[in-house]
Amino acid sequence: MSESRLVLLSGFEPFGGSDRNPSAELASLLAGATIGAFRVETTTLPVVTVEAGDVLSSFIDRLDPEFVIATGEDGGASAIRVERRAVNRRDFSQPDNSGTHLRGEAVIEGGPEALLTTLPVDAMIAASRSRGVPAETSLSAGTYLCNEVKYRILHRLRDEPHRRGGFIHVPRLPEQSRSPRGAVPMPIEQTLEGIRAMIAALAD
Ligand code: PCA
Repeated sequence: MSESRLVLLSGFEPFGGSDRNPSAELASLLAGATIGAFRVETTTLPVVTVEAGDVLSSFIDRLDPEFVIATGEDGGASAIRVERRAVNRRDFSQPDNSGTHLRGEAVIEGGPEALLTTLPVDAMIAASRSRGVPAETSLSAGTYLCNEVKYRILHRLRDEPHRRGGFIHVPRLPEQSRSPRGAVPMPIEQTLEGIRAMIAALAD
């Protein structure tokens, strides 16, 4: 039997006063899933500076995945957003879940200003859209925990070219508080379908 290829997908715990986070729900729905040639292992990260990246990195050590996809909630998104880059900057608009509020700091002192995803962004977006699930690319994962974790993964993966990785933002759930700037929330079933299509597209 041929061995399945491994995708490690992370979500984030709720933050900012919400009691849900669609990315954590995705992680629990996809735990142990088989999607085409891929087996999916998942974890949910704390919204805590440094710790989030450390937890994900220890999972990479343990599982040795071929793909690392971190996901998080973007209240301003109306589509699944495959992020193209991460910046070496912590500029939090609100404290993290441990109360730490950082502004104007580097994620990794001396690291490059920005790092680019190694995921096949266009193929992933096309795959989601082909299932009728809105998807788009984005050039900014913000300067909060999602950007931090994305930067940490991409910084690590520079020395591990056999592994590819990146970050996906997903819209809020209709059950959460209203999204800002008129953003349209997305039911978890739809988000799940889009992400499953994106994972299947990694095979090409
Ligand atoms: N979204 C936040 C952090 C955790 C999450 O799900 C962000 O966009 O940075």
